[in-house]
Amino acid sequence: MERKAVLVGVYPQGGENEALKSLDELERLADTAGASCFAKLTQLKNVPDTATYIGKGKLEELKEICQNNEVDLVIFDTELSPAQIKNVENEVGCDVVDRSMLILDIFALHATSAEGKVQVELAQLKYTAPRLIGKGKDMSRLGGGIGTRGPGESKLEIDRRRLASRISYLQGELNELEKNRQIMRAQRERSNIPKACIVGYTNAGKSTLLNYLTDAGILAQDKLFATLDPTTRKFSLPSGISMLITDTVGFIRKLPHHLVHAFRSTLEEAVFCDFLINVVDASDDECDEHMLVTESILNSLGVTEKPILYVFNKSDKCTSERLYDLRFFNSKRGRVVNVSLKEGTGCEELVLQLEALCRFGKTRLNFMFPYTKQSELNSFYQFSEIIDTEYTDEGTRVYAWVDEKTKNKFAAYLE
Ligand SMILES: Nc1nc2c(ncn2[C@@H]2O[C@H](COP(=O)(O)OP(=O)(O)OP(=O)(O)O)[C@@H](O)[C@H]2O)c(=O)[nH]1
Ligand SMILES: [Mg+2]
Repeated sequence: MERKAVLVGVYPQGGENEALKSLDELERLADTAGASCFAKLTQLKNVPDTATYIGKGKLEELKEICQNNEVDLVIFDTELSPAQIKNVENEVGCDVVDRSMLILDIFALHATSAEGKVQVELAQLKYTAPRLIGKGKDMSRLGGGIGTRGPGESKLEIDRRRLASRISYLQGELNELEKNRQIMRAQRERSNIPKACIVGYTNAGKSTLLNYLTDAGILAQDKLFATLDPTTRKFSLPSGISMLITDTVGFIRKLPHHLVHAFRSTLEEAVFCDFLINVVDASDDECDEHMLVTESILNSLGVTEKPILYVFNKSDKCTSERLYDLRFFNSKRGRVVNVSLKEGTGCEELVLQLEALCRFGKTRLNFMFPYTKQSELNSFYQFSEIIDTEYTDEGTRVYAWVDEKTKNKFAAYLE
């Protein structure tokens, strides 16, 4: 059942524009969660009210709108304290949720892997549960309303007495799952195959990119946070070398800090890769802001020095002037390519850029392996990209792209 919602935003002097953009985004989040936006309410207020966030007059206006129009949900575009939620709810007479609860709700709907579900439930128990308990309602009677949905089909169980034990149980589960992930990552690392991670704002086209390159079959849709669980696929470049590419959860402005923390193990794919592919929706007026948000979340994960390829996507919806400007003004950030994954334009250049990044920090060198060192040669094959092989009287001569580590490891065979 779709719910009818009023969205509320408060902004300081000079912040109206930003607040309206953020509210538009909140509307899309609400839509993804299954609530239609009946009205948007904003208030200029430098310091939010400690008890009700908005001022008395605004609260009165909100109450009237809700009661006269059968609105059953109010969504604040900020983080509210449990007391604020309770106070506004008592005044207005319908459910109140904040931006973070809404995002967690969408995460709960979209989590599919065991790890994703545990991460979401943990974040909900730590963030949402205290806000629901604060309302003093009998939670077991709440239906699957927005804010109370748990991962999968279940609902968020909020029993104050069981909260702490459930949190510690889930934490234990998560630690186990993280161990598995670490083992899988260690296996990938040993293979020495170049690894890239796709990052970027939600709905930019990250999953579409991995599907385009590898037929990964990931659900790509015009919804926010369509992807939660990371997917890694092998991609063979035209030169014959292979690379691994991982698609991850998208970023959004005002992404709650504890959510970044909750998703740390998923996002660590970005920490351990060799380079990043930052997909940007070039057709979105806010794409500069989106890039800043993405960069700041990467910074908070400690990812600062990695080579980045900026993929300005959805060029089919942009003028050529805009595409030129984006390319020109962002070239100092990293490598840049304009594409339309929908129409396939620019994708050849994209692949060439990926190839160049896979060879970043590598050099072409000749090695000579005597025939008595066959096992060394076999191991060398795993660590390098072979360009040419020649069988001579002294042994096998290989011409290959190698990184510094491999060069040093096989220095004895360098010609
Ligand atoms: N017009 C146009 N639409 C595109 C293009 N590439 C992707 N899309 C659409 O953009 C929407 C979002 O694509 P996704 O690949 O799901 O985006 P995402 O970055 O993975 O999003 P999340 O997983 O939700 O963070 C989908 O409806 C795609 O069909 C493009 O080049 N042009
Ligand atoms: Mg996706």
